[in-house]
Amino acid sequence: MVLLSFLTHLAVGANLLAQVPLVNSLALYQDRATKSLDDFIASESPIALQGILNNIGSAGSNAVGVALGLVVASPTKENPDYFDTWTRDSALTFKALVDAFIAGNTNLRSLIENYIYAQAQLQTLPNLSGNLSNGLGLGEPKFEVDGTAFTAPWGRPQRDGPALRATALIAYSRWLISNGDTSFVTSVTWPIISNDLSFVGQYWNWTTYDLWEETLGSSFFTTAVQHRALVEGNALAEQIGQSCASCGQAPQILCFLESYWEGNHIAGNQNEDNQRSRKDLNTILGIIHTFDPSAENCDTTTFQPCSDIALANHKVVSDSFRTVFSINAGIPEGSGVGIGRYPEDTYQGGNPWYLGTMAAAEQLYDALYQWNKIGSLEVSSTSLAFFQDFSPSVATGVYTSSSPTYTTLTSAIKIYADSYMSLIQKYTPSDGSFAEQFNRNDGTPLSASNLTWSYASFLTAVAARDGVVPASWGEPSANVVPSVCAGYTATGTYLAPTATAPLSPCTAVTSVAVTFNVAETTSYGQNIFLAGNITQLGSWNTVDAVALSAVDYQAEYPRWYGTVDLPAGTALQYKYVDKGVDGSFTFEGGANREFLVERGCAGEVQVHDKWQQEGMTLRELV
Ligand SMILES: *[C@@H]1O[C@H](CO)[C@@H](O)[C@H](O)[C@H]1NC(C)=O
Ligand SMILES: *[C@@H]1O[C@H](CO)[C@@H](O)[C@H](O)[C@H]1NC(C)=O
Ligand SMILES: *[C@@H]1O[C@H](CO)[C@@H](O)[C@H](O)[C@H]1NC(C)=O
Ligand SMILES: *[C@@H]1O[C@H](CO)[C@@H](O)[C@H](O)[C@H]1NC(C)=O
Ligand SMILES: CC(=O)N[C@H]1CO[C@H](CO)[C@@H](O)[C@@H]1O
Repeated sequence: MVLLSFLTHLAVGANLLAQVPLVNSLALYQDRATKSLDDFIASESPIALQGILNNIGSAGSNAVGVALGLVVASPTKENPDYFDTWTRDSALTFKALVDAFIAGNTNLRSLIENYIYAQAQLQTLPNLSGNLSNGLGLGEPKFEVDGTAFTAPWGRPQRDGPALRATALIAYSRWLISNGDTSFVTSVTWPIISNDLSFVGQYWNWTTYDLWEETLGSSFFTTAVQHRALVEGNALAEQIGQSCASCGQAPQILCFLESYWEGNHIAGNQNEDNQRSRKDLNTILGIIHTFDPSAENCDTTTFQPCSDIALANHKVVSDSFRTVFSINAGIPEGSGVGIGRYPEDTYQGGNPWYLGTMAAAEQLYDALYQWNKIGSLEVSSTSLAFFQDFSPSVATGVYTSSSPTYTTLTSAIKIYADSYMSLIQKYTPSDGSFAEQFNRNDGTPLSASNLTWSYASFLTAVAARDGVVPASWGEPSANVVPSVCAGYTATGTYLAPTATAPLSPCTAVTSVAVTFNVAETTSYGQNIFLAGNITQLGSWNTVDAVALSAVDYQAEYPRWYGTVDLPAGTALQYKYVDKGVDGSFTFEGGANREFLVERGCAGEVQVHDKWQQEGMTLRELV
């Protein structure tokens, strides 16, 4: 009877009391709308990294049934179905993780090695693009999450994946070599890289589907990342005493790359058959993924982020979205806007993309890094319009870092770059999750949710903002364009990598250690308990509620927490309860919280809550 009256009491209370929104994220201590960009970035960074880890098999919480080392593009399974593993998205994600590993996050190592073993397996898998014997199978864009071939019609082949995978594996290999583990490189990573380099050298001059999987032709992004891969692949081969015959194609790929410049912007695609403007985010993505911090000048040949053609292109591409999206209306040129894939896009409504908007910021952060390193900035007739957005009267010329013009322009461009990130802050929901797109009219998240590539883009944009740059890929020795372009290609050699580990689906756990964290400022003598409708939480009986610990309590995070082992699949209601100095229990306000212990492979899960105000004193229950 006591229990029943208590439940009634709660239900009535829930109706009467104003509902406090439930904020399940680390970012709950400040109102997002009023937080500074720095604070947003600080709170979002662990969420973005976790967002990636959640999507990687076999332990990721959003990757149930995904083979070890494979990463899903998104957990969304319908409209759109992205629960597959793409070679491109995976490689871009793991390049970001390798860079984070090199920067000090040593926990990522086994994940990276699982990815490498999984890629060795995928290389050998016959598929609808072909198989490994002549390399054609490496152009297959995506696979099923259990590591089998995808057998439905698709925009295939896509020739950027092998180049990007080589780049990710080369970054890790170079770290291994400088840390004394050349044998892992020789036996495990090089055989995979070598196949990918062979593919690039043999097929770079064949048509491909672009990174948006829609346009058959030649794509700036693909050509740019192919050039980079062969240059750094050649250097790695030399370092470990191997040869890379295909890498000799690099100058010809560079020669072809030059032809994408159309006079005032870069053509996103050529040799294509659609009627689009060719203004395309793929150009900015190509630029940031071939940025070389060691480039000695703002080289135009490799479209370095600070080159005049890259800046002119940045303006043309970003301005092309100012009028097509109503959320961009009224934002002046020189201030960040939501960036989509290309202005004519209609896919899933054709909206701004999180990763596009962050890429626009990242190119500018990279350019700022380069100007600072060079010690000057040049305004040319090609880049004049870009710079005039920040100083209408600026004239062409070279401005050294001690000049007022340099200071004015670089300060304004930093603010410009940040304004793109501030839009991300504005259009990110309070749980910090990134979808693929945000609505062109009201900014609400759209299309696939928890998009791995969106999270990876956040990590790379923030690293660039912090001046934490990736290793050089060798641009200074690879920026001379042959006088005559030729489409010659090199026949590659392909061998099945031998050092592989099995691709096994994850093992589902039966019990999950759920850690409940609640932020609540308490004073001495007060204690926080966890009560709920299941026996493990005392069946709403405060006498059997779970006492939480305050050992990690801090003023800035007044954390009370406790871990409860619960069977996978358990649905529960719960609330936090404050036990006062006088022994009385006060339930937090609002509706009962609900939680589902998901069936999956993760044996642990963290729940982050904030005390809901307006509690009810239930002295009668004690
Ligand atoms: C690989 O593809 C080639 C060319 O299509 C074909 O002749 C060969 O039988 C295939 N090999 C395997 C192992 O599937
Ligand atoms: C092949 O290369 C030549 C020379 O650069 C170029 O003109 C042609 O467009 C390229 N075709 C493809 C499909 O890459
Ligand atoms: C994104 O992933 C988180 C963590 O697994 C999950 O709580 C959230 O519901 C997901 N968001 C969407 C919109 O699916
Ligand atoms: C606890 O609450 C959940 C969610 O409302 C419900 O599905 C579940 O059956 C309840 N469990 C018990 C033991 O009452
Ligand atoms: C050329 C080749 O090996 N094609 C294979 C690609 O994968 C599909 C599906 O697994 C096979 O049916 C093809 O034979």
